[in-house]
Amino acid sequence: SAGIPSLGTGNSLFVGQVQLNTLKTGSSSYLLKDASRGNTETRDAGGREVLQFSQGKPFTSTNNTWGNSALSSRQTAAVDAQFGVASTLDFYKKVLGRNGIKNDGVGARAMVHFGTNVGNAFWYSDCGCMLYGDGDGQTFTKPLVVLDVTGHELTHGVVDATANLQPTRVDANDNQFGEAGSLNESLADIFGSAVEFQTNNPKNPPNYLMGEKLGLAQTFLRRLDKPSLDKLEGTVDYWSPASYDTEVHAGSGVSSHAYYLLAEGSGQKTIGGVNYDSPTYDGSTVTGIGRDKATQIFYRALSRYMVSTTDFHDARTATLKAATDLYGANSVEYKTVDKAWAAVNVTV
Ligand code: ASN
Ligand code: ZN
Repeated sequence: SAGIPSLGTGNSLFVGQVQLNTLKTGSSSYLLKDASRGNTETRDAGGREVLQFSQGKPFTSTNNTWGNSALSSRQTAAVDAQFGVASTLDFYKKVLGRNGIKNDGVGARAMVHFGTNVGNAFWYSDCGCMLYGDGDGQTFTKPLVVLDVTGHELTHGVVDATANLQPTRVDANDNQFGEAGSLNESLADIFGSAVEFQTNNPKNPPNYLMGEKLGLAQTFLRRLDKPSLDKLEGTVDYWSPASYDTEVHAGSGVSSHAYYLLAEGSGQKTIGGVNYDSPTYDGSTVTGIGRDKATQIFYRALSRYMVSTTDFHDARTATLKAATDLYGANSVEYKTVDKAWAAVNVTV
């Protein structure tokens, strides 16, 4: 829809005051839509489980100021969502050279206030939308509009558009199982964390924890350095024969842990005030090659070498190919990829 690109001010729940690209649609009317990012737009699902973007209500403003940093304004969560989607698209473009979820320059859409008592967020590919619940009032007491969750969910869109990793089994409750599905969840956490590091918002300091701003009793939802510290979903540290049929969030720990070891190495480390102590299955010491290189390797593996059935063993091969392309087969980067997988019990 038409409008003049404008710069608005958002008062978010989680990231303080942020600038938002908006559209001026009348003498005193603005729309929460970002033409500079492929018409990225956030709408209000109105507490209903609407699954079409056309069923969402656009957010408008008379003064181009959005939200009030509290839940008394329905716009507040929309500010976080719009900021998070913009930050994720910027990460993919600047760091990985990917222009949008489908690499077609089209923006992403989000709907906040999805359903009632929904303690989850989803990428819904039929809609091309992020759907954010406001929390279930039990485990999740806040809207799930945080940056790493946004990066996670939009990465599911990127995975759909690339390797399209699929679960090997879905049960009657829609729980998904298997290594390719676990790899999908893991990549969503890996790039979700990388979005946080790239964005580096002072109110949302980056780390290898997922969902740490949601006020969970466990303090984080999942984490990459030592995934088994998660007791909510029972995320695992290492490959085992059970990996072939783990629930995908639990199974995600295998490759998330490999990525962390590749980036940061094993053992104790404090990064940005968070203490990590990453173990290895084989007792080896891994020296990390840095987050930037690890991220490039995993993205190249995802976008060039993984397919819908890629399991952890294949993921090891895919990341080794990517490391060969980027750094050479005799490089320390290649050797560290090999060590990192061995350290989570994924060997030749
Ligand atoms: N938050 C969950 C996830 O992205 C919801 C889902 O899509 N099953 O894994
Ligand atoms: Zn996921």
